[in-house]
Amino acid sequence: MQLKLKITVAAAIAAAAGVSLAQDMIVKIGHVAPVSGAQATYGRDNENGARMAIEDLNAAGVMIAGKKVKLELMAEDDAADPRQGAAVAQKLCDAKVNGVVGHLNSGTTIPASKIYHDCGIPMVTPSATNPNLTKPGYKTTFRLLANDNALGAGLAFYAADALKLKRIAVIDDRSAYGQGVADVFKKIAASKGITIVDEQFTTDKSVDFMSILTAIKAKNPDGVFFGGMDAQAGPMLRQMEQLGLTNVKYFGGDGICTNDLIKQSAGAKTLDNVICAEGSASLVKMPGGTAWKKRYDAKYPGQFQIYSPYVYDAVNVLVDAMKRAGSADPKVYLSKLADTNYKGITTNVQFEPNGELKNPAMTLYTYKADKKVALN
Ligand code: ABU
Repeated sequence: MQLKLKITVAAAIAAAAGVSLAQDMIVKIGHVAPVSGAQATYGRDNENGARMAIEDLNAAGVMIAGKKVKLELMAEDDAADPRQGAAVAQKLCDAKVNGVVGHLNSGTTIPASKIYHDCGIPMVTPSATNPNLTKPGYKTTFRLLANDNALGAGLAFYAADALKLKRIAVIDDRSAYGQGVADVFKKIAASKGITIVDEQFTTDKSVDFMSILTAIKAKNPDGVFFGGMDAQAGPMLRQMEQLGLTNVKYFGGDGICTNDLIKQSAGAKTLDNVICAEGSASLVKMPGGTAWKKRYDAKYPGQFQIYSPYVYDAVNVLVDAMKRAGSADPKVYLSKLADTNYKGITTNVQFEPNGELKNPAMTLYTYKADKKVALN
């Protein structure tokens, strides 16, 4: 009798507040990144960004079409492996998530984008930068940062115009990202009069680069470009120091532009030779970057790498589109997502018709005294 009375009182309070407990709507956001394997530091940082966004949104209270929404995260690990990425994408389709943030790598995101397209679920990548992602023209595919056409070109211009380099060797890890960004760099560098003195290849699992670096040393380069991630760039910088390649500039895209590169290069002086590019403004120049980073660091001390602010914005961009559409049904809110005009912490997010970010910024970085420092 007493229990029945309590339930009745709770229902009356909820009704008075205009909220029906029974009408709460669950909205599921899928998130995919490698949280196992050599790229887990990036993946954990990304997943933290998604959790933080969902916690903030749930705390603030989200209403869609007059219903109180409870956001739930479905976080998946693709281990940076294209086949696992495809399996996870299918799992999220089968689970009928309302939207996906991810994947992290170009090599997983490109095949997954077709799966999401075929099941009609919008995806926003916060980190995959290969330009081929948006080429098929899927209306479900969106990217929140500049792609490798901008990053590769920006680095080549800097090498030619600012540093006046003439002889650059190129290494890539044969991944969709590494190969793609290296190809752009080579093409633009050559058009700026730089000679590509050598091309070498590795994998995203390798840690011994002595033989390819020895071959490169014989070509007397004044720069090395590496298309790949920090788990390879770190040991490569150490081995360059061991081989005496200490006056050689070392270029790479956003994949090497992490805080973990400092740890991975383990005190090698060659870290100071790094110039890397990120497809956005630096954190201090982002509209909400500094305050957001302070909150992130308090929640996840020592875990910040690079992409978590874009993940945070990506979740918010999806929810903003659902709110404007008055529906979390992808068929209904997809057109609103394409029309996004959202003041995020990374930028004011608007999309081109092909899903690329409108007017993305780019920042070049180097490392000084074991700190990542913006050059512009
Ligand atoms: N953007 C570099 C790391 C992720 C990727 O594109 O594979």
